[in-house]
Amino acid sequence: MAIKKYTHAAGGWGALISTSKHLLKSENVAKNIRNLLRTNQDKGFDCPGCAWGEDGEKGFFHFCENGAKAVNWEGTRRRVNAAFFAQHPVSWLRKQSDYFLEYQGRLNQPVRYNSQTDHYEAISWDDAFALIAKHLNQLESPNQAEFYTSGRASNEAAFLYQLFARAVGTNNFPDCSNMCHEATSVGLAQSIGIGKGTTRMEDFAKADAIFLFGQNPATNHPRMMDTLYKASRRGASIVSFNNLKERGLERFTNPQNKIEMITNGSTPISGHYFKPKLGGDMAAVRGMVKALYEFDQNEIAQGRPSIFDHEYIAAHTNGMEDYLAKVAATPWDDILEQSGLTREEIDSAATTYRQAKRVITTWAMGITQHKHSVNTIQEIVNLQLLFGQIGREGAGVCPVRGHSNVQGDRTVGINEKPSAAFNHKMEQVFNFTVPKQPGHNVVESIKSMLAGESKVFIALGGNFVSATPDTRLTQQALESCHLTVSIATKLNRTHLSPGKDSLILPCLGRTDIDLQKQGQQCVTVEDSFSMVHASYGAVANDKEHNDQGEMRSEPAIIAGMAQATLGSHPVAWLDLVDDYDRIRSLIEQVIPGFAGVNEKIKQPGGFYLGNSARENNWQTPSGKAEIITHDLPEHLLPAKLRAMSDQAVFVLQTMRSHDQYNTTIYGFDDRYRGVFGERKVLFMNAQDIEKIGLKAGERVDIRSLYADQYEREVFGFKLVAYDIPVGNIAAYFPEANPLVALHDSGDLSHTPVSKAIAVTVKKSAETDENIHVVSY
Ligand SMILES: Nc1nc2c(c(=O)[nH]1)N[C@H]1C(S)=C(S)[C@@H](COP(=O)(O)OP(=O)(O)OC[C@H]3O[C@@H](n4cnc5c(=O)[nH]c(N)nc54)[C@H](O)[C@@H]3O)O[C@H]1N2
Ligand SMILES: Nc1nc2c(c(=O)[nH]1)N[C@H]1C(S)=C(S)[C@@H](COP(=O)(O)OP(=O)(O)OC[C@H]3O[C@@H](n4cnc5c(=O)[nH]c(N)nc54)[C@H](O)[C@@H]3O)O[C@H]1N2
Ligand SMILES: [Mo]
Repeated sequence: MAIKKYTHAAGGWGALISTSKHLLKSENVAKNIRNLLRTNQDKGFDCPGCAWGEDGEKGFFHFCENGAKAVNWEGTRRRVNAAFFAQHPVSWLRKQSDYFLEYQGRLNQPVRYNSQTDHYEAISWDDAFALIAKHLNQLESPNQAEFYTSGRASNEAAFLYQLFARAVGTNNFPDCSNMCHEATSVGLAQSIGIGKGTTRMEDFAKADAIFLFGQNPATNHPRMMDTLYKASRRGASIVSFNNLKERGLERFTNPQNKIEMITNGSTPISGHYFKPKLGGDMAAVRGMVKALYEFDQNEIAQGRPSIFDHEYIAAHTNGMEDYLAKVAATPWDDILEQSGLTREEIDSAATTYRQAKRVITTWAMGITQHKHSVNTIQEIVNLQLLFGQIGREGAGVCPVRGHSNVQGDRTVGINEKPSAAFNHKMEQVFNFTVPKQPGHNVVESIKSMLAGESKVFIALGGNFVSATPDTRLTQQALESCHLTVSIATKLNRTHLSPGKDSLILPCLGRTDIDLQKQGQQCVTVEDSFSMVHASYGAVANDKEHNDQGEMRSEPAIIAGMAQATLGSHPVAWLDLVDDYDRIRSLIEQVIPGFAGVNEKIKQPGGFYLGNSARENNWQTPSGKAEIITHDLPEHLLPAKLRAMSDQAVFVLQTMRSHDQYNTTIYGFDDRYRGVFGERKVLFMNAQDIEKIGLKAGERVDIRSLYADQYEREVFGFKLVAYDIPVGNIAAYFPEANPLVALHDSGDLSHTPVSKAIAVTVKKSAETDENIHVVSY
């Protein structure tokens, strides 16, 4: 392993070199380049990398380094079939790294687990569907089945899937979104009446200031860097709040800019960079509002006009007085202590905010994966509302989504608490009584399986075991099921915790050509800007390069399960799959905004679903936007936890490296953070390393503090000195997931608190051997 400070700008040649290295290493160079050129182009496929939108400009490279990795990873020629499983028992596979498991290639044959031999074995599709039907039909209650969705599923697949589960009779839809932007959906819905962002791509070209909270776009949304880069170049202020110094937020060389590439130039991205404590953003925003309010009072005292947009506040909002009274009553000491920022820093952020006419605020996991995430998001919204920034051109709120269709899956009905309007439409169109009882989210589904109540677990994509908290408990939860089913492209750790009966069903990915009876099919996805567009696979099934084997499309697999379980009720499932226009015609009848979808997706760039808040149409009970008042959290680290150990207690965040896509590990480097060849690392402030009497490069064990009967510990993480606030530390997801307690989830969002885990750290007995092997 090597630690090298990364002194270059992010992006640039590094990104292109890395992209081409990834391409050249692969056996399928020509095919991959052809694929990349079709990414996010009309008639191409939607990049499976992230949910950032397209600006409609025909740039030369319509993909990014990490999109390239995602495409390349899917495009491998290696195959995992029954012959592979015959060689490797599950107990052996469990000892391999996450990298190894997915590297084995694309799944291309349905297999069933045999607990006698500990091997997966071939099964026919018909037998697999019959087995699922038998288990589902045997349940005492449909609520004993869990239907998990990961956000790569298309609108068509997700819509059929929710229809299937609801026709079976349950709303149990644990969903990757529960671990991701749930706090956004909950918080925004209460504040502005819709759980989605209000900005469109063109707003970024007009904003005077862009405030980025808890997000690392150079790694996770690289196409957003192009947008930020252009904004920065035309003089917009870019302000980052990030617990770590992230290189990509400081300087960025745009691979799309030929001059910068040639001159090795780069553009500063964030004019201002603030490093709040983990979970300190609510206090930081409260501080900004307090500074602005004090400024405002002073302006008024001097006979000048108020800086707040009182016309907007009066016409569109409720709650300003209570909120400002709370702000005035929040002591500066509390704000500074909790945010970890200085008064000067907060004043400077407030001044930049005030001087901008049009402000966009964006956020991602650094905001949503805390106990008080809903409150933090509402605090950000409050600031925006005081200045009339929601509905204004070039302004608004922009939660940046993760998975490429996580927003769309929610739109088309993957929701454990469906609205009355949705239920009504479903009943009208499909003529059966849909379940009304709220279903399980991720955390509830794990608890229910652990308690022996839920017995069937079906996953449409994803890697449930590695993505969820308390890895070991989640493994037990799945293993106690009567049946687990994974619809997947690649082998992962979830498949290695089979239920008593278990199936892996291989599916086509975004890049594969999907041929059905009526010819090649496209699917649709929705990006972070509520744009719905079509995605066409580009890679044909040819035995030599892309042997699809027995892979089926996700809609075909869902229809097969549904037909076997329910017969042709409430729809002729198999007919729908012949031509996905038929599925979209059903979506159109149930989901608002989809009228004419089959025509509209023929337009280049797709169509806009609309956003009521952007129109200043507030779909809240009061008919106005709510300025909601909360107390700051009492302590970021509850006294109860601090009292659990006499050693130094740290707050740990779990985050993504540059070489991963969630639980998919492409490699062992994290280039912009200067870490090479290893993932079991712990980022810590040099002062803290000294304080605990250790040195950078030594290995530590990390134990989490949570007041219940379980021990949670991971072993052998290498210390890396890093620019991070004292008391805060960081490690990678999913290696650190065994530390996240299942019961420690966000208020109202139920999202696992994976950005603020109280832990202690001690010197490890582990050595450098087996560093790539995960210890669970
Ligand atoms: N290449 C690649 N792209 C991806 C993904 C991937 O794994 N790889 N994942 C996709 C998915 S599903 C998602 S949700 C997104 C995730 O995108 P991000 O949200 O950018 O992902 P994380 O790595 O979790 O990064 C969190 C960032 O927030 C900072 N942070 C953590 N806690 C705090 C805090 O309390 N306050 C502040 N201000 N900052 C904090 C961290 O230092 C880090 O920079 O990316 C999507 N795109
Ligand atoms: N500690 C910690 N935990 C976290 C997070 C964190 O920041 N910290 N982040 C959370 C977030 S934001 C998210 S979104 C979740 C992600 O949770 P998931 O969405 O469950 O996980 P992924 O790693 O994206 O899933 C990868 C698997 O998806 C399958 N796959 C890939 N493409 C396709 C496809 O086209 N179709 C199908 N059917 N399968 C496919 C492959 O088999 C691959 O192994 O993790 C969450 N967990
Ligand atoms: Mo996510």
